[in-house]
Amino acid sequence: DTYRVAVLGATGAVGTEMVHLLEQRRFPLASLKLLASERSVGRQIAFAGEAVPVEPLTPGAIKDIDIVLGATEADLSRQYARTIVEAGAVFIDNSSAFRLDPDVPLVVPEVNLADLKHHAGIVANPNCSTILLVVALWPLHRRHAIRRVVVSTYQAASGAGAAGMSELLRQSRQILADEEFTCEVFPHPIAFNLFPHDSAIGADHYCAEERKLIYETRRIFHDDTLRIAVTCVRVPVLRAHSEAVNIEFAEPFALEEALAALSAAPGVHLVEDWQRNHFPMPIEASGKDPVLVGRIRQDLSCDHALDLWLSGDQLRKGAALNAVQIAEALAGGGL
Ligand code: 2RA
Repeated sequence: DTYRVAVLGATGAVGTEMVHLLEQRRFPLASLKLLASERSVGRQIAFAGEAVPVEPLTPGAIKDIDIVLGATEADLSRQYARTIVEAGAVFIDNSSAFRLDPDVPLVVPEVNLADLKHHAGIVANPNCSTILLVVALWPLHRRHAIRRVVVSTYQAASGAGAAGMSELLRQSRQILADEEFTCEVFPHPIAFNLFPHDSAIGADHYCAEERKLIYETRRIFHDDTLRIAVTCVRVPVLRAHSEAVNIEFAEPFALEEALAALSAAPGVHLVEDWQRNHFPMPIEASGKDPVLVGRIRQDLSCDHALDLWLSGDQLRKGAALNAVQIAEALAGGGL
């Protein structure tokens, strides 16, 4: 079978990656429709040797489609979700709009693919830092229940889209050229600097990005008792997030068993070269599918806890690849 696919937000950083992956992974396409805001209309995107025009995103454009991959902000996803479902398409949404909606499965194929069968027309793609974390945690949690996780994220500029990436590059050049620089996308300088994630801070003093990681991970693991402490940080890296993770289990977890579990885990690539002090780095994770995991070690301060470090491409597995993998699973199961 082949499928009529539309990409909403096809010209953004995530949308562009989705189109690239549909081609690279030879998704069984009957047709491809690229939809974006008025300002992108007229552009063409190369796909399989063709130049596919970008069309305006309007309610009328959502017809004769089987799968919609959403790469827009939450308000636009909420605005178009009903139109998409009523047009008979399945909406795989990368925005935060429906991630905590109990009627919408929140899916990372390597972890909770079975949840996909409960969809009623909408499937939510988790937040990037959540996806990268759960791909690494799940193979461990399956062996010895996780009780508590402490995470510090090192989030790339791509989390703020193509504009975030170009701000990092522009500011870097300006600083190196000893020029005045401006902050247009981020509230603080991102070049040669880092800052606690700039999403809205709640009454609990956690920011939205941190709450996403807590509540999405609990949903994906079906475990509301999972205790998570997290600090999200924006760092001067282009497109791959990293995370320092401390994991406390219900019982001791032998290092050899953890290494064996992770080296066999889907979506994980171990980078664990102690001799050469070579461990996951964003520059090596960028453009690749797997989450790089390394520096796995016993926590010396607690007798049933491990530490690890990971890096993963925020635009790829952190967003577009996960969504395309969901589409592949739906296509494989006949939607
Ligand atoms: C960020 N995950 O990195 C958020 C939104 N993409 O800022």
